[in-house]
Formats: sequence, C-alpha cells, structure tokens
Amino acid sequence: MVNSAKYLGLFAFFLFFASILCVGVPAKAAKAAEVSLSYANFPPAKTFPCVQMERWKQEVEKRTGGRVEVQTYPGSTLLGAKNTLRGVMQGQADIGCISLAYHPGVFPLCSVFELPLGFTTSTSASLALWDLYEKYQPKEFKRFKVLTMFTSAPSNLMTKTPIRKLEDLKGLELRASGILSKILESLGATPVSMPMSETPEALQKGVVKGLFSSFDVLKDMNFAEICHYETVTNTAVYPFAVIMNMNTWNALPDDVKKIFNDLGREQAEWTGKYMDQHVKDSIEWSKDKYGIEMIKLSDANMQSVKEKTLPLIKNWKTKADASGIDSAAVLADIKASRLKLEK
Ligand code: DTR
Repeated sequence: MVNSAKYLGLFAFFLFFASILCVGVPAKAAKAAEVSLSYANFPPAKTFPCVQMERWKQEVEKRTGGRVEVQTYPGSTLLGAKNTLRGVMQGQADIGCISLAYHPGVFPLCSVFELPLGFTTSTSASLALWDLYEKYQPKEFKRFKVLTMFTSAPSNLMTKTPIRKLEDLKGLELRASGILSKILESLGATPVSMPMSETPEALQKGVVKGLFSSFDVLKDMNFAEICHYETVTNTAVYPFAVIMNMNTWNALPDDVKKIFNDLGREQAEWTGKYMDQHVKDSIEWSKDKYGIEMIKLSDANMQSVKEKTLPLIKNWKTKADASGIDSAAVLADIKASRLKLEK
C-alpha cells in the first residue's frame, strides 16, 4: 500500500507540475484598459478613411500606454455613411468618421472645402481644413468634439467610356456627392448623389456610368476594373471630420484629452501624406492590372471647367453670408493657407 501510495503521490505531483507547464503559471493579468472607445467608419477597411482610423488607434493606444483601447468598426459594421452623425450624437458609437458632402446644408462653413479652391494635394487641403476649423471653431460642430479633419485628394472623372472633351459629359450619369455633384451639373453631366459605399452597386447595375472622386478608389474599391478611362480634372476635394460624442469626451481624463488634442493636426497631415502617395500607387496598380487610360483635357477645356464652376463659389458665399459667416475672410484665409502650404 505504502509503495502504491508513494507512486500515487508522485503521479499526482507530476500531474500537477505538467498542468502548470501546459497551462502556464498565470502571468500577471494584462492591465485592463481604463477607457474603451468604439470608432465607426462607413467605407471598406482598405480605403483611406479606415487606414487613417487604424493609425489613430495605434497612436492613441501607444501614447496612453494602453490605458485607452479603441475598437474600430470599418465598412459600416457599426454605423453607415448616413447615420454616423446621429449615431455619434446619440452615443451609439463614441467616435465616427463622416464625409461632410453626405450632409448637404449641415456644414455651412466647412462645406467650403467641397468647392474648386485650387488645392493640388490632400496634404495641403487637409492641413488648411484643420487650421480653418481651429481658427473659426464653427458652431456647426458644437455638439461634437472634433478629433481631426482631412480631405480626399483632388477629384477626377473615372468612367466606363472615355471623356476626352467636356462635351462627352453631356447628360452622362455620374456619381458624386455634396457640392461636387453641382460641379458635375455645371459641366453638363447628370450627377447621381450617393455615399461611396453605395457606388459599387450603382456602377454594376449601370445606374451610373462612372464617378467623380479621387483616384485612390481605383484600387481601394477596385473601380479600375469597370472604369477604364480616367480623365484628369484635379478639381475639388471631399472634406471629412472625425467626431466624438461630447459626453464621452467630457468623461476622459485630462492627460488623455491632451493626447487627443495633440493628435489633431498631426493626424490631418499624416492622412494627407498617406492619401497623396496612395493616389500615385493606385494609378500605377490600375495601369498594371487593368491597363487603364489616363486622359488629359485640353487647356481650353480646363479653363472652361474653372469658368463653369466659379458660380458655385458665389453661391456658397451668398449662403455663408446669410448664415452669419464672413465668407470673404474664410476664402482669404484658405487662399493664404494654400499658397503657404503649396509654395
Ligand atoms: N468620394 C468622396 C471621398 C472619398 C475619396 N476616397 C474615398 C474612399 C472611401 C470613402 C470616401 C472617399 C466621398 O464619397 O466621400
């Protein structure tokens, strides 16, 4: 009995020892985050609004030492393009990325960035947009904490049939949104306004014969497969804002608020630089994979684009002045930023 008891004891000891080895001595539990934030985004994960979201998440979690964790929801998995504004206001998500052009009339000041203001890069336009927001603190955002703002690269035509001269646009149904839809209208096209996330189906079904946006989507949305003709207009950009629920913001520790505030302009610049490089990569990828054709309009046609879209700036000025905005000062500040940032 003694022998068998001894062996039983040894066996039990080894069993316990083996279980520790297999399961591992419970390491010190990873420190739980003090704050957990949900971040909703509408387009697919590989598009630039979501790429910048993941960078922001990484920086926040690194700079807070893990005290703040960010759960990201790309591809409209938490909130879609048209319900992010309300969803963040109601607290369905702590943070949301919105394309201002999807909310006509809601952003009387910052919608100025949907106009053909002459920006040639997303970097300069993104920094100018952020600086404008910081200077004017527009009341259109008073219900939110704005974490950062940025823009797409300048918009161009991506179409199923070639647009070699402005006359080719006549009556052509093209996807855009916000004031950029009005730019298409002024050039003779028939704009069909919808968020980027609805564009693939509209292209597949033939509801639209192309779109008016920046060239990153040739790759990120695979539009190069169906839109083989890219007419360079390099006109208006699409402005975006990353907004936070105000109760969520007010509940954050002061040192975390400082980290978020310090990230504001930095994230605008990072996103702009990412976008400008990604547009170049997207064009090369689309040429290699689908043999797309890049088309330049004549100088006369480019001059005509400028002339036909000028009234849109006047229209914006009239509406802005009517809502108490000093439109002349805003446009002067934007022009000064553009000249300084693009010199
Ligand atoms: N087309 C504009 C802006 C934009 C440019 N690239 C992307 C990628 C994903 C979403 C939007 C955009 C727009 O529809 O907002």
